[in-house]
Amino acid sequence: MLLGLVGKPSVGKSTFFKAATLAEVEIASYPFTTIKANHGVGYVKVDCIDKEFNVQCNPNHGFCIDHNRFVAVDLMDVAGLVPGASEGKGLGNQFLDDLRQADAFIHIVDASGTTDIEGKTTENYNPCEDIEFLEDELDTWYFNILKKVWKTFARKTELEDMNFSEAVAKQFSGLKVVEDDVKDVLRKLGFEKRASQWDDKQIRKFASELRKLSKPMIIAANKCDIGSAKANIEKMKKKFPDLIIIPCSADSELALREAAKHELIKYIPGEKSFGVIGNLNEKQRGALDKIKKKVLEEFEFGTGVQEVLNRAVFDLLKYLAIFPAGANKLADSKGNVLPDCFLLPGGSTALDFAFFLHTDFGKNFIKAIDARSKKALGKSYKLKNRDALEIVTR
Ligand SMILES: Nc1nc2c(ncn2[C@@H]2O[C@H](COP(=O)(O)OP(=O)(O)OP(=O)(O)O)[C@@H](O)[C@H]2O)c(=O)[nH]1
Ligand SMILES: [Mg+2]
Repeated sequence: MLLGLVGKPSVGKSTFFKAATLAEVEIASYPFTTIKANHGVGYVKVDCIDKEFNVQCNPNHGFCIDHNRFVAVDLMDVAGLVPGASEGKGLGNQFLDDLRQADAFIHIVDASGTTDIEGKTTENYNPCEDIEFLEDELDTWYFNILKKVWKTFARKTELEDMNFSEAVAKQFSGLKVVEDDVKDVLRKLGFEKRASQWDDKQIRKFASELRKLSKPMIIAANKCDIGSAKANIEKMKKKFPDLIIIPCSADSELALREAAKHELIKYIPGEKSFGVIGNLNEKQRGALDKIKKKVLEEFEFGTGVQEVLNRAVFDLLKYLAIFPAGANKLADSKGNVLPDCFLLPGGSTALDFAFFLHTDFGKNFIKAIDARSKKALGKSYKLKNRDALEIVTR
């Protein structure tokens, strides 16, 4: 699972990335601070099942605080995109290539309206424009990739009488295009002509629809700590009712996580409060007070960073958190309780889970057992979020 952080320069992509991963990356108020992509690990927050079993888990990966399990997801922070990036403007489109493998995009927008289209400081900029230009830029990127090979590719599928959706998915698998997406798009567009006869307008339409499905996007309305953000967020929500738009203050989240790391406060990412546990100097106290009043108490999801990650994985991509768990024993051979929590695509079955754990488990599958109810489940059982399952094999 890879989430790509995208947006124009200076909106706070690297700040979001650093808050989520605590990796050392460069952050600055001038455009194009980030040149080379940053890769790191962030976490989604899952209500841990250990408390239902009255145990304390010992995660192999990630961590658990007060029964909040944090499960790893890969994050990528790239250079800022400007209008015309797909044609080589700004840092060009070379880094767009970095984003091919992303499963979804988090579009970081400066909701305060204090950065212009090129990432320079300004006032009263309308952030709705960023959503429009970025979508357009991504469409052009997809279009250029498709267009390059389209005529040859389409003619070949026709000559060799190939299954068209399958061939498209295979050709563009590097963009994470899957066959079902292609089928959906073809059905929606209903083009009458054969693919080799499509004009540029049709190829672009096809590219755009495919982009929306293979790179779904959530909006992090960042810099919500600045007064002007609130009205702009309402404006964005009104103009783009189909998008998930989460108010966010990456800067505040970063301050909270660093303070927690230095044991000055106890803060669980995603919560709307923190507790002071260390000796704060006046400056630190002032900064944390401001975050409390201007962000945590003001917005539904606190700083919003955790909410953005969770919504991207569980709402946008519809993944499920699944715990491998023995029906009679919650610990592994080393004595670690509920050591794993895996993210599986929505619609996965008990058999998919078995194959995910190990090919042999899949091949020799007899049944799954629900660790809560101890009921046996067949291979076609559809997994539910936070299921705890044992796989019984031959
Ligand atoms: N007030 C406020 N400022 C923020 C927030 N997040 C980031 N910033 C500031 O915005 C500026 C740009 O932040 P970066 O994280 O470097 O932005 P970027 O999008 O990675 O920029 P490029 O790498 O140049 O594309 C810095 O001065 C940050 O401190 C926030 O939530 N609130
Ligand atoms: Mg950056």
